[in-house]
This record gives sequence, C-alpha cells and structure tokens, in this order.
Amino acid sequence: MLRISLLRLLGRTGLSRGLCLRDSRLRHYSSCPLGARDDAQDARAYFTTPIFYVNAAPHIGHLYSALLADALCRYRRLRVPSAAATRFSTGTDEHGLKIQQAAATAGLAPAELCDQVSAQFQQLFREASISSTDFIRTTEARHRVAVQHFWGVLKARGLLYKGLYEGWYCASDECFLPEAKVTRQPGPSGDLCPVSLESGHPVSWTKEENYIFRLSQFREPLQRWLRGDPRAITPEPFHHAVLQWLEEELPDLSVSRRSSHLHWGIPVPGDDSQTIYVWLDALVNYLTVIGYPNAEFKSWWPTTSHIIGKDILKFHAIYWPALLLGAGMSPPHRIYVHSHWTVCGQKMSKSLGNVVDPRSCLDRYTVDGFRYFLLRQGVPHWDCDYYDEKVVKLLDSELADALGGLLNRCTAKRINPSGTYPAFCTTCFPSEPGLVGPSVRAQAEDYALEAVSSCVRQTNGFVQRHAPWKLNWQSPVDAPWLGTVLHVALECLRVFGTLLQPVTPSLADKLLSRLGVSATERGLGELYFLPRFHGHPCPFEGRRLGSETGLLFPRLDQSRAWLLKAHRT
Ligand code: ME8
Repeated sequence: MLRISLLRLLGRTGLSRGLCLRDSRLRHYSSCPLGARDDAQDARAYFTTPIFYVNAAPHIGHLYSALLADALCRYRRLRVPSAAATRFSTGTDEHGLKIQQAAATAGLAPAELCDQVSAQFQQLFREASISSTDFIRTTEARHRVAVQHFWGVLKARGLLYKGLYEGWYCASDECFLPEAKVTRQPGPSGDLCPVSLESGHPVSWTKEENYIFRLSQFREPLQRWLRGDPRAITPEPFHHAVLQWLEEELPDLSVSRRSSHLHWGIPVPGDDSQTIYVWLDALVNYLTVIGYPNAEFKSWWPTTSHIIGKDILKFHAIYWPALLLGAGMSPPHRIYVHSHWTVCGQKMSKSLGNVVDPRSCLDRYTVDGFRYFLLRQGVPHWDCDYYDEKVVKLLDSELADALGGLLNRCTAKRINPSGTYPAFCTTCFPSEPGLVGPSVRAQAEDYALEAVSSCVRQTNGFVQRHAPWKLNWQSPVDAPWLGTVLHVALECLRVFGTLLQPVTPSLADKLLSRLGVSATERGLGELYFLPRFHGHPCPFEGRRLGSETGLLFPRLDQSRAWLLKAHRT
C-alpha cells in the first residue's frame, strides 16, 4: 500500500487524505495549510531545518530532517505555486565549545573545519534535490549582526542579568544539566565519570560568572501559548511532553560563557570577556535568514514551521519561544518533531561512530529511491532502525513492481498500441452501480473507486481483474471496455504521480511526462480524478501519451550481490 510516513507526520493537515478521494475527485485540502494560516496565494510560509553542527560529516539523520522539510515545502508549493510565497532555509551551526574542541582534535583552525564540513552539507543537500531557498552559516557577518541585535533587545527589556552560574555542562550536547540528569559511568581508565543520563555524553562541572536570561518568568506565558494552540507542536505526544516539562520549575538560563574558555563564538556586545551561548546564537539563525533586524523579517515571522528531531525539542519548544516572547515577538507557528534513525537499536550519531553515509545511499538507491525510502519508512512518533535489506525490499516492491509495473501494464505497446490515453466508455462503466446490460462490464468491486485510487496495489488489482491483455482492440465489444480499463488505471497513475511530486520529484516527473501530463497540469488545483465517470470532460482523453522513458524504477535486487560485496569491503 502506498503509504508515506511523511503523511503521518502531517497528521490532519490534509496531505494524509491526499490519496483518499471523495465524490471521486480530489478535494481541496481544507484544513490548515502547512506553515501558513490561510491558503491565499500571497500567504507566506517559512520552513526551516535545524542548522547542523559541523563537528563531523552529515549522516542520514540530517538528510532525513532536510527531506521532511523539503517535502513539506514542495507540497506547499503545489498548493500555492507563487515562488514568493514559500521560503525554506537550512544551514550549519558553526560556533561553540563542541566545534572548538573538534577543530583542536582535527588539528585545524575552527574556521577551516567549518568551511570543510559546511561544504559537505551543502553538497549533500544539492545531490538529494533539497529545494532550499537559503543556506545559513552562523559564522557569517549578517548573523553576528542579528544575534547581537537580539541580545541588545533582551538586555534593554531587562531580561539579562549577570550572576554566578554553577552546574554540569555537556559540551557534546551544548547544554546545562541539573544533577538529576547526570549519572556515573566507567570511563576509558575504568574510573567512574559523570555523563548525561539522556545522551550518555561526558559532562563537566562549570562555575563561572555569566549573563543569565530570566527564563523562569516565561513558564506561564509558554503554558498559555501551548494550551491556546494545541497544534503548535506536532505530533501531539511531543506537545504533551513539553507541557509536562512546564509543570516543573523553569530555572533561569545561562546565556554566555567566559571567552577565555569559549573563544569560538559571538562576543557579548559591550563585554568581550563573554561569548554568547551557542544555542542562543544558533536559534537566532531563523531570524537572520529572513532579514532580521530589518523590518522585512516581519513578513515571514511568525508564519514559520520548524522541522526538528526530538533531541532538540526543549531548545525549540521552551528556550526559543521564551527568548522570542522576551524580545517582544510571537513563538513560531508550528514545530514538527520527528524521531530518530537507529542502527541495531542505537541512535545513529557521530560520537557513536555508527552512522550511515547518505551519499553512498543516494548513489546506491538513486536520489528518488532513497528519498522515498526515508520518507516512507521514517515515522515521527518512534525511532526507526536502518538496514540496507529493508531499502531494497521496499523499493523493489513499491516503486519497481507496484508503481512501475502498473505504468508498464497501461502503456506497453502490446496493450495500448495507439499509445494514447484511451476514451472512457460510460456504457461499459455506468456511473450508477448495479445496472445490467450486454455492454455493462464494470463489476461491483470497481465502484470502490476511493479504494482503487487510495492504493497502487489495488489499482493493480483492478487491472488484474479485467486482464486487458486478454481483451481485443479489434472486437467492437471489447474495445470500449479495454480503453475504459486503461483510462481508469491511467487516471490513478496521474493522481499518484501528482501526489508523489514532493517525495520523489524526478520519478514523479518521469511518470507524469510518460502520461502526457504537461507542467501546468500538475498542481493540486488541477487534480480532478476520473471526471468522465461523472459526465465531465477529461482533458487527457484521446491525448497521445508522452514518449517512452524506459523503466520507471529498476528493481534493485539484481544488484544485491553487488550490494553485499560493497558492504563487506
Ligand atoms: O543539534 N535520526 O545539530 P546536530 C534522525 N546544531 N534525525 C537526526 C539524527 C538521527 N539519528 N541525528 C541527527 C544540533 N538528526 C544543533 C541544532 S538548530 C537551531 C541547532 C537530525 O548536528 C535531527 O533533526 O546535532 C536533529 O534534531 C538534528 O539532526 C541535530 O543535528
């Protein structure tokens, strides 16, 4: 069944209903559009991914976040085609102790490490057809201006004070931890070392004079925000989790570090002895991209959707909205949260060294194939284990056999010798079920069009049931029905192709081109399913199909021997 897990993330946004036809036409998606409060052509929507640390090369977890954002963004562009209406940013997070230490370990200047790894992220995203409109690096001058301005606003509003901050700090996670979140584990020398309970990363005791943000003042405003907008954080369990966290006391937050300890960052305005905390620096990237502090940013804020992994929920759902409220702005419109890719049950992470290289996956499975796999298989609510066999099995059965096979069946010369989108015959397939007569050929099951169109396999079942390869174009009795069977199946393929555009853009393009659907006929507004069934004209009927483009998606399992060999080396 063609179920894309992305659709589950979208929940009630409407895309999940995309394959379900009512009144045999695709309905306009009536619920709240992604990232915008209404669907007007000039309504703006701004999508963001996290900005990724440059301490190590990208892995498939990073690509997954970027793909989710990309699919949401491409879907939004299908609904609202105006190029000026949608913005999509991604980028790299280049400051902080973690990067400073990684550069020292690699024997590089921090700026060199940042240039190298940021370029790898940019190349990966280009190769994976991530259609971002902006890429931000936090080492850019425009970002320093934005962060220092934001700091100035918080200061002017009396929300920063200087005080002694004492507690555990985890450089790997770049966060402060209360005692209750710290445990002891044997270190390399066998001695017990303090580590973060959640991530397992080492922590160290820190005691310094810092600037502190009055986070504690924001507990109630945050609760009001989340209770007033139950869809602010989706899926719901994450919304609920944040409200649970807010039941507990919210301590003030240290937002700077001594420059002698952390020099790789943005200095506190007017106090060079302190460097701004990397999370405050990083979160402001979402404003820098849209021109903050210039007033232009107001046309994109707060119609913003942040796509993030669950590991950084607290930063985006508590710190960031509190900082924004403190600076006199609204929280983001939506926070879409996803879970993690694991390997043998363990979170894929650079520090564990169990990462899967996304570029070799794109090479091996093709860009569309790997995009489809990650978006189809990943689920927002729970972690998903990665292994190569799973990719091969899924792509072979769903893209190569079910979808590719269906296209082949309806367009192959043997069954469709005229190479057209054949006519639909209302006598063979009357709009009313149960009619009998010598020319009525449709069966009771064929009236379950919702089901037919909701699933590629069921469309294949429809074709299989009527075996067009056994019907004869030369027979006046068979010909109209043969055309009708192909017409219905091609209509289903057209719907699948249109809806797959955000997920597998090249494959969808190949499919729609083969069906003869022009570039202006691929929007959601054009998506009327089987109008002939309801007595309306169908623009495709009688039209020549597009030219042959070969297999839609080649089976992978022939290359499995190669795959296993590649794995062993
Ligand atoms: O946290 N599965 O950067 P980061 C799925 N710079 N997604 C994963 C993943 C996995 N195993 N591992 C990582 C940072 N991700 C900060 C963010 S934003 C203002 C600053 C994805 O390089 C997921 O989106 O550690 C996660 O939240 C993000 O990468 C963390 O990337």
